[in-house]
Amino acid sequence: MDIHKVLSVIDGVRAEHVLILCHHNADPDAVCSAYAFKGLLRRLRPKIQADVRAPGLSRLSKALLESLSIDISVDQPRFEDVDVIVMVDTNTIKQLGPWGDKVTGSGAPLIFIDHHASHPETEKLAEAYISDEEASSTCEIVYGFYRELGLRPASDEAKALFLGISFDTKHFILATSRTFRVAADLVEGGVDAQEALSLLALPMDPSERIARLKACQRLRLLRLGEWIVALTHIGAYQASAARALIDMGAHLTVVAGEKDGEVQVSLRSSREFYEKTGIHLGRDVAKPLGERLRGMGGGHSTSAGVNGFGTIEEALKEAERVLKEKLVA
Ligand SMILES: [Mn+2]
Repeated sequence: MDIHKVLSVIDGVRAEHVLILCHHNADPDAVCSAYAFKGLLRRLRPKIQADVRAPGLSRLSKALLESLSIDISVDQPRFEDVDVIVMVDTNTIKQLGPWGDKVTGSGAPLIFIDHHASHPETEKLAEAYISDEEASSTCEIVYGFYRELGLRPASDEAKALFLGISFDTKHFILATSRTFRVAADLVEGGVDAQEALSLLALPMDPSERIARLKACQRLRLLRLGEWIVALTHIGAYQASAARALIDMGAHLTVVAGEKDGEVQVSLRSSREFYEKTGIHLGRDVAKPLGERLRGMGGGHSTSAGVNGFGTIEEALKEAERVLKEKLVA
């Protein structure tokens, strides 16, 4: 059983201090799996002092931890005092940022618990490597530890596990039947799914709300064949406004902003647009637009950005030209 592999490393060195680490910019799966694992360890080995740390937390993780009243320090731990280091949701030591070298230099046995494809370098470093690619999240693996031992997580641990799973599966869109079974167990155990899921929506700043709404006010619509393109401009939160406009129904959005003579453009498209046209926003739109604006552009298939020079009007005009060339050609 996986949990026994973990415990045999910890017991093997008669560990007194166990350090549990999340990756940098730790997401909810990382912090929640770390928290639930710490709770399990406390129950199995009450004498061990376990400490959870992260070299930085995501904005959402910070908000979640606050509402769960969980404290995870981002201060560098004293690696020399640690007997075993457990890394959760972490694929390689590089994901620990500046702490990576300290981890390998500590000489402590390393345990990895992760659901990403296993990494050969990590395999070499690890004393125990629990890597389950079939698991939706690290939280699902940690829940598996509880199950292996016939234990139930306490209510705050169960809530944390549910949150980590919800986050990594994009609110269960990516869930497998096994994930649903775990989620059902957790809900039967008392997790309020509706309340938990509401915690995963980040509260929006008033300035971001206003930016989004102003972007709507200034909107210019373009129809290119069957596609609806929304062009607009806003001083800040261009990416947020671009996402919002896709949610509202645009197939593609171009949101420009100007700052100190430089122009910045956020581009988003719907999945449907990308699948039907094959137009890759980063490669086919942002890159040429960046060149025309004497700057740089790039990004992913449905999400991209450009930085260049000129006015907002020029940027939007050039974006329109690039799109027309792509869609008419
Ligand atoms: Mn994860």
